Amino acid sequence: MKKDISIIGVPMDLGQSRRGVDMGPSAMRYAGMIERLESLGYNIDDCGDIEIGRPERDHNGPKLKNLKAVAEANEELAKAIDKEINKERFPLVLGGDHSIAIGTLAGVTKPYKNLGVIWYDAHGDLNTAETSPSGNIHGMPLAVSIGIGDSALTNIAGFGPKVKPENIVIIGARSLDKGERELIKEKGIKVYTMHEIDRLGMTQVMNEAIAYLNERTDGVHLSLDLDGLDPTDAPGVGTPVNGGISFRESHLAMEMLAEAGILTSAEFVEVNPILDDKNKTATVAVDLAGSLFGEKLL
Ligand code: 6HN
Ligand code: MN
Ligand code: MN
Ligand code: MN
Repeated sequence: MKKDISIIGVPMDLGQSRRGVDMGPSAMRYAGMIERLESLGYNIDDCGDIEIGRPERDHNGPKLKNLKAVAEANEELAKAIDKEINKERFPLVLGGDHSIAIGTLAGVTKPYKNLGVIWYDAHGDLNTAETSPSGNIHGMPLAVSIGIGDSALTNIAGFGPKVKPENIVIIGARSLDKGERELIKEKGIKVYTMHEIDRLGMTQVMNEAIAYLNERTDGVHLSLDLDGLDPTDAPGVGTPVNGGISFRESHLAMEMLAEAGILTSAEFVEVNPILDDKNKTATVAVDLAGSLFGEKLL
């Protein structure tokens, strides 16, 4: 993994309906993200936060809430990522709700034309305006990235689609809407639901996922939604779902990714300090980042 990391905060909460997730970047910085990575020998550049426009009035109705402000922020994020990648630095994005993955992937796929994506999440985030039960864009970023959705989102950075469906591996799914299930089948997206994690164990799941992505991609992005973890370990999220991945399993998954050395970018999203228990979830994110960047006990 590259020794130079650029941290980009995205204090975005317009992709969903529970305020507070905009404080996620501060919460993770406060929990020691930068110091932790520095202690592992990395050179860290904290680029600060992307500016998020206020949705003065949402003209889009209930289907794609705050579309304009979400699209604008993601355009900015894509540019910021591009800049850091051109400096040969590893982009680490701190969210913010998961709608920011649209901009992250737009930035990252400029150089990586065959990018692999690990989507660590309770959800599929594969909705469209038509299939979404909520109108919240944080439930749509993966669909957008394979080119399905409003063109204000699918065409961010001026091109699309960003990612091939067969280059995606979803890990931890346990809440999928009907349209998402259909899309997964239609597009052949690889999914390890909680059932497979229970059955195979995290070691086999990660070995398979890494081997699968290694043979077909030119880089791998980790999009880690903290709600992929069980709410007992990560309570500070807006859309918790019981029966999730444990802290230990997640820790192992990160260590296996570190060992494999396949990651080219990463993001930690959906940390909501207002819903959290003494910054526990942000602290979990920092612990997982430590493992992801090669921390070892001995
Ligand atoms: N996330 N599937 C639900 C929706 O509203 O589309 C929940 C989405 C959650 C999204 O956690 O990033
Ligand atoms: Mn998500
Ligand atoms: Mn989620
Ligand atoms: Mn360990």
